[in-house]
Amino acid sequence: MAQTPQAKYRKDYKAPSHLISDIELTFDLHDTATTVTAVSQVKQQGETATLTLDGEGLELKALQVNGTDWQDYTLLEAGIEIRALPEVFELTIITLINPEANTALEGLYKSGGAFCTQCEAEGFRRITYYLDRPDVLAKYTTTVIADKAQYPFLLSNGNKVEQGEAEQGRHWVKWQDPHPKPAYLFALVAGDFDVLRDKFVTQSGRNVDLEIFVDKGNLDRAHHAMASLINAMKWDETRFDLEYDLDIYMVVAVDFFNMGAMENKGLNIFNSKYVLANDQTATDTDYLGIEAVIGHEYFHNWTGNRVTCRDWFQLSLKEGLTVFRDQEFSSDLGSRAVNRINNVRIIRGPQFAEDASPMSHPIRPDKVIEMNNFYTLTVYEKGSEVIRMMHTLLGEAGFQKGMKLYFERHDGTAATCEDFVSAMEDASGVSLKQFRLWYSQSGTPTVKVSSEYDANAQTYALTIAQHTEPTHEQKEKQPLHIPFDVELYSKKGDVIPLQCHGKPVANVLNVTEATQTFVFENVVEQPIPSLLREFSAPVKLEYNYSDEELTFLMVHATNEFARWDAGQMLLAKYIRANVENVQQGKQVALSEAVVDAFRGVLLSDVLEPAFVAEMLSLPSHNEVSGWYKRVDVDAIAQVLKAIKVILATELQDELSATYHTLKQADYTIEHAAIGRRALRNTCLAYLAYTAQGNALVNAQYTQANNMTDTIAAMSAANSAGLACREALMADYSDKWKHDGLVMDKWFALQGCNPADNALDVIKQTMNHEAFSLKNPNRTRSLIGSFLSANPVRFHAKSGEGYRFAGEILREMNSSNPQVASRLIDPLLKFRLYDDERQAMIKAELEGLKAMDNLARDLFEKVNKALEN
Ligand code: B3K
Ligand code: ZN
Repeated sequence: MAQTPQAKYRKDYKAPSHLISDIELTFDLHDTATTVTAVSQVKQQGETATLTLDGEGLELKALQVNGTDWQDYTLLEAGIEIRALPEVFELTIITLINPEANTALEGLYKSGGAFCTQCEAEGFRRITYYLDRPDVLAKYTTTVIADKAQYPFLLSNGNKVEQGEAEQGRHWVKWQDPHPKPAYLFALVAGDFDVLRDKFVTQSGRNVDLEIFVDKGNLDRAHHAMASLINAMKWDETRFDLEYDLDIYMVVAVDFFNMGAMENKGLNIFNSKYVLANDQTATDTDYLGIEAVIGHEYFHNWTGNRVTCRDWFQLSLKEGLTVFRDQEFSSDLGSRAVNRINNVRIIRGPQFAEDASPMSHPIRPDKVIEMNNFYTLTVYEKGSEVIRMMHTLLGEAGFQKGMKLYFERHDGTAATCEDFVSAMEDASGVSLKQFRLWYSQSGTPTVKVSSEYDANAQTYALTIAQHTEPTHEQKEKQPLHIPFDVELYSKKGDVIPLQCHGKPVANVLNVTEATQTFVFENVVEQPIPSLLREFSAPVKLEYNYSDEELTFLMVHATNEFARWDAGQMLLAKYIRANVENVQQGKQVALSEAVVDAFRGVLLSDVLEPAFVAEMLSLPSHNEVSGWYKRVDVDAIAQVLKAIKVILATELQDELSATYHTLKQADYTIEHAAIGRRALRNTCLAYLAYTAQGNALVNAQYTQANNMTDTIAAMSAANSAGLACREALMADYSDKWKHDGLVMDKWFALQGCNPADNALDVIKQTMNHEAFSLKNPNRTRSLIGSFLSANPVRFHAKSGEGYRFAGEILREMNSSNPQVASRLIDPLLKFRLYDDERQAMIKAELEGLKAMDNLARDLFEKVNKALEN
């Protein structure tokens, strides 16, 4: 490493020394030598006549001030310092860059045959020297010049204003974006595409051209993305009264992309995974993912682009809020309960694990070395939970009033999380003073509840105690303001109205102290409490429920989420107890009552199939691991498998009957149809563990007329290690080997194959014609799933999984540090495992630490993990 990477602190924020009102960019595109000319109108803000611009990997060709060559500058390690400047001036900078050599996929790079950009968080500085920070907002005019035959489409932000022919078969297009924006929202694309076109008329009557650009031949896979975009535009008008503000909205799908998608103003660039789908290539999960991500990026146009972030520490201002909006979008269009369940699974699984890891941070971090490391589940998903809690406290009407005020105050500017909370508070009159702590305190609070019924006084007391354990980077914790949603039931299942001090009270209790008791009056019998309904706060709940209470809630809770959660708590009790059993050499066992409770769910004729599928799904190995300070990988895997086998055996008839009844002749992506497939395939996943499993799975694979059923069959064969697995895998690969995106599902199955020889097969699979470590999707599918979703094989006692991870990480460190930095997460948690495993993982981390070209991304994580 050239220099030890330095951390930045939130408390050190300073306003920029200069502002840039306009920038005119000209790109002369060539694969290995692209010339970028940037002409900026700059104005000094503070005292200094020195301007320090960010820049990385650039070759400076010219520097002029007001049209004259300027000598008074110094090139820095990561930028340029220009001195003795006038107060107002035009700055011209010409740089040379090499897009083809850019394997980090940040800045300007080639994806397949096309040029594209990724500038968030700090990629623009790899294009030109600039004030690459989100609080410098400029109007962009961009001219793109390239070979006409190879790159017929030349795109950038805003509206196309001019175009023309150039010498040697080249052509150019000029774009103008009327909305001032930070550099991270800049985008450019040049390539040859098929285009799906549609139109949208906004509520105020603006005509918007919608264009989705996909690789040639993929037009039939773009329709769902277009439908989702139109739904998102309508939904944002209806629910948030927000309308689109340009005449054109473009989405480009590219194959090489570090994350899901990017909300560049008017020109979203998407990982093709979140655009391309038809019934033969995509699963229902893919379809829902496309809807969510298309929505998410569109919603950023207001929450992110119109109001952006003052500095990167405020990232959750746009991300938490936009995730909340996309979750609401999916819930309004589909099943609210199923969406909530899936979001809660992410919080309780990987987000809680992040809180407990060396990378723990508040949703608004205080210290950052590499910003790309903070696009995390905490900032995004917990950030969304924090917004959701405000929504719960203010109600929909109060929340929408807050949104209106937020836009009134901050439209067209760069704002802070504090600005958002103030707007919510001022608009609603609800105090969020203590609530603000959710922004600065990291970690997962544990909420312990105990109850006491007084038959004589007819009172029922709930004592709620909250405690947050110290996290890696923050030792002191304070009590938070926790909205805690409860309901009480009589033995018959009737709702007992909540009343305190003689007055009715709402379901959402305001827990603000370390310990607090709520006494409910007029409770004529010992009630059964439903606690933390809707997961009203991102906390771990502890309450000593009996099996009977939980099976009661599975049936009687008025809210679907609460019923599901009761089922999960019941399973959790048995998983914990059985892990102990296994550790003591005893058998895994389930009580008959538990089996019957799940039988009841399966036989219910009132529950939606999609919901039943969720009820029947066990927590993941990762989620269960999060319950322990010391994780017994093998015992957990053994218990989860044994419980599946028990349920499959005991419920075989009901599973079989449901499986056969739910068969559908045609494939549609209506939510009800998705739900029926989900339940049918959940049944199949269980039946795979019975004697009929192999035949059933094989038959489903052969007869499937859509990708959802195909993958469900393969996945069942994979998890249960069925005899047909190899044949199905071979058949699929023959059919799809030319299509990397479709092969990703196959790579992921190889990655999480529980078989003993999985790692050898993975190593061979790296030679598959569709595989390449250069492509982040392929890498995540095969390698990422091995590291994060194949606990038994990854943590093999021999240490081979760890050594393999080390090799890959060392390679990816130089080619694509961002992807490497995502892959490494499971290794950071080495302290959770036994001494031998710890030592082996630690050795890999030490090896990385010793590398002399260790990227900032890995530097930050490796060092944190190895700190004591
Ligand atoms: N804002 C982008 C993420 C950028 C990640 C940079 N490493 C996508 C999104 O959240 O919508
Ligand atoms: Zn986002």
